[in-house]
Amino acid sequence: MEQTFVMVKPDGVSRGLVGAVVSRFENKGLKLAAVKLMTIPQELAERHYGEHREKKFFGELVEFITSGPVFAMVWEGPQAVKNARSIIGATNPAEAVPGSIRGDYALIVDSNIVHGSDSPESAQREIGLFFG
Ligand code: DAT
Ligand code: MG
Repeated sequence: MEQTFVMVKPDGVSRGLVGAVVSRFENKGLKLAAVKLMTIPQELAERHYGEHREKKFFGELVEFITSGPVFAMVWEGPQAVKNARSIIGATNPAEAVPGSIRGDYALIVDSNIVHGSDSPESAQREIGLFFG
């Protein structure tokens, strides 16, 4: 069974959206396999977002993701990675369709509520980083 890594980012936790996010994955039929409330250390943030190291927004991204507690989760089920990305919606909330988490709860790309792995390989890497 495939697993994926999902986390409610600091904006989602501070806005009280953990329950709403969890409900959407449960309603879809995915199974919760692990969960952890934590504040991400700088070094873990830089490794998690390592693929974006050269982007101009990298500094702000790391600052944002370490700014408060996140709610980290592992979800499992058939095509868990693709199904989770579909529930989450497009990276830019302005392009995310209504019904998706980002489409319903977010306005701008800097604070888009939730993270989801983009491939099974990324999922294994990220699960290892957060739950290994
Ligand atoms: P996703 O989170 O949908 O996988 P990504 O991996 O391309 O998107 O980017 C990671 C996060 O970085 C994204 O959720 C929000 C932030 N981000 C992406 N593009 C950005 C941009 N152009 N300006 C500011 N932040 C951005
Ligand atoms: Mg990504």
